[in-house]
Amino acid sequence: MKQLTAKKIIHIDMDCFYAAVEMRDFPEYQNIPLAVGGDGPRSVLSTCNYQARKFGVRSAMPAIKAKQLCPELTIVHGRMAVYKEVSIHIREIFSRYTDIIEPLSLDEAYLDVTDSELCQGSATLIAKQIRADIFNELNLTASAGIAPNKFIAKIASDENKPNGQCVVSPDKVTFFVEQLSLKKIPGIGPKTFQKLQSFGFSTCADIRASSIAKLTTIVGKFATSLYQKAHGIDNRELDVSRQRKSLAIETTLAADIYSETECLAIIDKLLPKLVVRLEKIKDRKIVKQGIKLKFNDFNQTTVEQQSLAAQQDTFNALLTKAYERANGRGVRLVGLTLGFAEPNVADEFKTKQLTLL
Ligand code: TTP
Ligand code: MG
Repeated sequence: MKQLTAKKIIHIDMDCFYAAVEMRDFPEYQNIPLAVGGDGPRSVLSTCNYQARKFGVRSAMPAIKAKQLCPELTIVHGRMAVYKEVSIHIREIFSRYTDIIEPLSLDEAYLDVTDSELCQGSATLIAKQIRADIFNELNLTASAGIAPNKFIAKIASDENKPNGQCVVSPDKVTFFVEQLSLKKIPGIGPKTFQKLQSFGFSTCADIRASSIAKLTTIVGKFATSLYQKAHGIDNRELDVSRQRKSLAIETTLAADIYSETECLAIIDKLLPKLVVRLEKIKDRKIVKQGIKLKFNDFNQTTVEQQSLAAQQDTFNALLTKAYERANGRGVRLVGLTLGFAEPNVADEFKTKQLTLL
């Protein structure tokens, strides 16, 4: 009989994501307070680096206020295309460790690694390894929370930011939630927090000492969920339906290569791996195939074409086109990509309605 064991959920979140990418790509930004956003009179910041946070600068803050708090703050415009590319790469890294992934935004995702046998089945080691992969391949840092459910994992990933991780094992859940400020619970904004405080509730321990009936009079329908969260309970599965508009597999070569033939040999190696990953993805219709090459000057190129299957001939033909752009440069990375049809939102909606019924 299969023993009932706690789930192992990892929440991964990149550190000061947009700002970190800018600091990586422009060394002159590395040791100064930096924010990403518009600098016009009415613009708000997307995010800022940790140096700027020391001055009280925060995401979603008007640029004017940020400048008042930190006059030497440098504000740069975002480069969404680059952030999206990094996002695809981190998702590819996640997919090496599990197929149960729920991306929440470009820079964060939940991973269910309960059944993963990698790293001796240790979620702590998997999280470490993922963060190391991100650092080695992208020169960016991420933080992680490891816990038996999504709620605790998400809060835990914030505990040791930046570049840290926090494990809340099942036996530590009670201790972890008891001291938790209600401010940190997703869904509790400043207004609700104030209201709860006015009734004497500041931490989860306060909620645990109360009852759903009493809480209902304060927060209405949210009471049951709040009571459960305060007990560290969250039975939500990962929502993998928003997953995957594409599948990519790529390899950074130990040494640069300088011929089309060598690149074709890499396709031979990568394609079987791509097929294995593809077999695990259900309900996704292929609409595109692509090849990505990164050259030794770190510029990269992609060539794509419409396609209904992962065909070697097509990858080879795309590679020939992509390699024409090498112009004598060495190739340091070869990647294969597949694009999937957008899931039919109307169908997904119907499924949800049926589930509700
Ligand atoms: P977050 O993960 O919330 O923030 P962060 O990665 O910048 O910093 P932290 O180290 O605390 O995780 O958001 C990820 C990116 O989303 C962020 O870099 C920029 C963007 N973003 C906005 O554009 N507006 C916002 O209000 C927030 C919160 C984020
Ligand atoms: Mg982040």
